[in-house]
Formats: sequence, C-alpha cells, structure tokens
Amino acid sequence: MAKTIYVLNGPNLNLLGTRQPHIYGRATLADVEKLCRGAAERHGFTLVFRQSNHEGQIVDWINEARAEKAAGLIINPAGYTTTSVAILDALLTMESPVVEVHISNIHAREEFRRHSYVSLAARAVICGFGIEGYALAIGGLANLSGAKD
Ligand code: DHK
Repeated sequence: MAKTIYVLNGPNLNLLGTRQPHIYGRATLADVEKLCRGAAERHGFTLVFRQSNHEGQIVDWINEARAEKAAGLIINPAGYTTTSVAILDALLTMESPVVEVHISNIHAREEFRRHSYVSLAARAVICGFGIEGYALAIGGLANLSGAKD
C-alpha cells in the first residue's frame, strides 16, 4: 500500500497567485497542489493536500496525520509560523518527519518572520525556492523514507 504524506497550508495561502505576487509569485494554490500531486506520484506517495485559515483546523489535521500514521508531513504554516505553540505542540507528537516550507526567503524579509516555532519540530526547513520548495520537500521525504539509518 502506498505511503501517505500530508501537505498542510496555513492562512492566506488560499490567495496565492494574487497575493503580493512580487513575493509569492503568480502560481495559485491549485498550481501548488498539482505540483505536489506530480511529485508525490513520482515518489509513490499518496497525497493529502489541504489549506486552512484556522489554527485549530490545522492542529486537527496534524493529529489526523499522526493517527493515520502518515509517512511524513510538509507544512507551510504561513502566519502561524511565528506565533503558534499549538501547531508546534501538535507537530512534536509526530513520529514521522516534518518538513517546514516557505515560498519566500523568510530570512531576507522582516525580522519577525525569522523566528519559527515550527522549526523546533522540523527535520528540515526549505525557504526561498518559490513553490518548487514543496516538490523539493516531497523529494526529501522520499529520500528519508527510503534511507536506512
Ligand atoms: C507565507 C506567509 O503567509 C508568511 O506569513 C510567512 C510564508 C512566509 C511563505 O513564504 O510561504 O512569513
């Protein structure tokens, strides 16, 4: 049976394509999902792809990924990156690897974007590659899940 990975997207990522395109690009969330579906298929994963503007909903989906024994979880926590202890705590319960993705390079922007609670639970962090970062994260999870250590 194919391993399942979750890709979770936080607030305002529903607006991709029209939201500050000079920072986030012109690709829509539907384009991101398509990219992720292609990458997941290439690596033999089943994909669950979701977006919410609500912190508790994201926590519930992380709990679901844990209960479903997902092979990995990729999260772009967006604005919750720098504020959410609840999302961090949920991610800390995951036994499978968590990858944090940001479309923009958060280190080249406002100072407040640099502090990530989520990074404390992340096996890896990808930022600044645009939406391609999601595909890189899926490839990274595939390497980890095939890796012997
Ligand atoms: C997306 C957001 O919505 C911001 O709150 C983060 C992140 C950066 C991104 O680059 O994908 O600071």
